[in-house]
Amino acid sequence: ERWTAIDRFDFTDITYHRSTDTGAVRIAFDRPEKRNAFRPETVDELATALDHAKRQTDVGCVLLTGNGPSEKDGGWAFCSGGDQSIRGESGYEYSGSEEAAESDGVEDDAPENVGRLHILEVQRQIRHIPKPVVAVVPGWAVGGGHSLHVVCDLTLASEEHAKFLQTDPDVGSFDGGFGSAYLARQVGQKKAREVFFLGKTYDAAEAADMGMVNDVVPHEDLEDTAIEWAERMNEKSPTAMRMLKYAFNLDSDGMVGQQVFAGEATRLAYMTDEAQEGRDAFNEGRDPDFDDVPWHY
Ligand code: 2NE
Repeated sequence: ERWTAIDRFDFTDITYHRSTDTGAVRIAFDRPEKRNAFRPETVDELATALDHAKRQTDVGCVLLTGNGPSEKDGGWAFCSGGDQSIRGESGYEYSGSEEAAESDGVEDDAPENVGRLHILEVQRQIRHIPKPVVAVVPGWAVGGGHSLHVVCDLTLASEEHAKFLQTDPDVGSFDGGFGSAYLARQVGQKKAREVFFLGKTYDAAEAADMGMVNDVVPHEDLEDTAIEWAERMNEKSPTAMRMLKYAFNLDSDGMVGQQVFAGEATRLAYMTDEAQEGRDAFNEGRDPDFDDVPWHY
């Protein structure tokens, strides 16, 4: 078996696996009868799995995908965005009870079922997790699901079943962040505007030609290829990969991008004798001695 279930969480809307032979995890939407649309519970679970994946120091790659096919009609999906059937007045609502509304782990005094849009927080998690995230697209990537593939570091698509579509303006929604502006950096302004304004459906080959998909493979080879990519990336220097991801992010992340990149520079500096002399001098109540440290140029 290629995957081992990580069963410490009680997930209902996603599945979460660890590769048996390489440092990769597989997070999959598991609502195939709804084309893997997400509801707030799904988003909470994604956030938990991504946070766990971030903390695994022997995991160098996250594969984000969608389970399928649908038992109802055989359709495949990566993710069809927000579940429109539980969309309330101000966002996506937890199904039913106050208890469900607390499933994000936040206990507060006003457990009202307010509409959530916290898939945007998950986008930022994907953006900032210090390892590559690959969107493995077995079928539809639509609306907020399309935006998720855009924000991933790489996209691998099924030749037969992957389809890319932006329906945001059909349902009165708009991802004005990574889903559109970052897409424009990938495919250019005219194409990105076409994706949203005309709402055409693109197959995997067209999406690759546009520059928003890295590779297209036969459906039956999708997971093997994803694992191969993960193996390739896992062989590389973790520090170099992390710095590169944050370097690529920097010019579209503004001050936050600078802060994230600078944090990693600080981590590297902490590992030097120079920084450790500063720490030791403070702890020993003496002046630091940086005399032997060259002013590099
Ligand atoms: C995904 C798509 C294109 C698939 O079409 P097709 O023809 O292959 O399947 P069908 O029959 O439309 O869908 C199969 C079942 O899945 C449900 C459908 O209602 C249907 O259910 P049954 O009739 O079998 O009971 N389904 C599919 N997508 C769903 C969804 N998003 N919510 C609830 N149920 C869904 C086609 O289904 C489609 O266009 N879906 C809607 C895509 C969409 O508009 N998504 C929301 C965009 S806004 C967003 O995601 C968002 C954001 O942009 C920013 C923040 C937060 C969210």
